Amino acid sequence: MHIIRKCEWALADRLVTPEPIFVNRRQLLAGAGFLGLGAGLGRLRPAVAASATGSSPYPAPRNPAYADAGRPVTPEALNTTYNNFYEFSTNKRIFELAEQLKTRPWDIAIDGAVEKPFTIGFEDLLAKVKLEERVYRHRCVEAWSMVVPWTGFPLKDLVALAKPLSSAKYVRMETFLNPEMAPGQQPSFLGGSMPWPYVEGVTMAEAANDLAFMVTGAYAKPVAKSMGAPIRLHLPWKYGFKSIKSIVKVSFVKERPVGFWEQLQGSEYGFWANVNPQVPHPRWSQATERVLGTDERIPTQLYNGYGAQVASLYSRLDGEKLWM
Ligand SMILES: Nc1nc2c(c(=O)[nH]1)N[C@H]1C(S)=C(S)[C@@H](COP(=O)(O)O)O[C@H]1N2
Ligand SMILES: [Mo]
Repeated sequence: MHIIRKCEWALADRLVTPEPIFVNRRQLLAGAGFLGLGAGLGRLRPAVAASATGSSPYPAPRNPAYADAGRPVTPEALNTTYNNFYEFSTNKRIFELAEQLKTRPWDIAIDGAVEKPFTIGFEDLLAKVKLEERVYRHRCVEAWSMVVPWTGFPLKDLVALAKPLSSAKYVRMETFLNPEMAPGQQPSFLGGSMPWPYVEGVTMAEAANDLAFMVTGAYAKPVAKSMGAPIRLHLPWKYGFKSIKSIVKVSFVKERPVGFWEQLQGSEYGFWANVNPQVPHPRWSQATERVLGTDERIPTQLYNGYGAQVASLYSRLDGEKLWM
């Protein structure tokens, strides 16, 4: 694991940032009335609050092992309005469009190599798990990062509920598919060029790692639609695109799943996608990252700083492209 020296964190912002990121950030700052003064933000809040039910499980107790991410939490108003959610649009300002996401009712299908496939409603699933809060760092492959107080439960608890057979080698997850609700999901016969629905996957060993977290909340309330309501994954040691949003299907499979980004651009995005500052993206450096909120540029850490918990997962995978 990388130990970060103080002076490196203070490095001036002179290292490479892909141009689109600069442009997007400038648009955000100019357009949003920085940190929540814009009209759109006012409209977002009631919707988030309204999605809480009668007996709210929020706030959930904070897991002391993940109480501190070593950096300040990203302001909520920024986090819910600067998103990657291509189902709605390829730009970062999808939070108003994402309000069209209908999260009730919400069923999740569990299938593939399991004792008995089943479908469970989101509320019923919530009743079967123990929620906790964890503060995690998130590193997008585009070289920006954030810190989020998630609420959720370990992915391994979902695996236990699913009762997979020993033939299961991977967990494959899928996002909803509904082009009427999500205008970015144009089918190819209408000119769309993306392989919907969004798919991601992990090995059974990765799914069993304590860090792998199913997210149902953030900032001590149900997770915002823009951030992947009602249920998403977060894998803090991998690039952000692995952390699939708004999940409707969890399949236990024998073959390695091909993710949305791998299908779209296999030369740039692969299955493992573990964070590594020394392995550049084909089009930009991954050495540093821009902190959402402050725009400070800091060094990126191997496995996003979570190597102590996950490096052993990869110790015997020499031939694999672990970093993309
Ligand atoms: N279904 C779906 N999941 C997704 C994405 C997406 O476009 N669609 N974007 C990914 C990427 S690239 C990142 S960085 C994170 C962003 O999560 P956030 O918007 O909550 O910050 O979600 C990931 N999960
Ligand atoms: Mo990302």
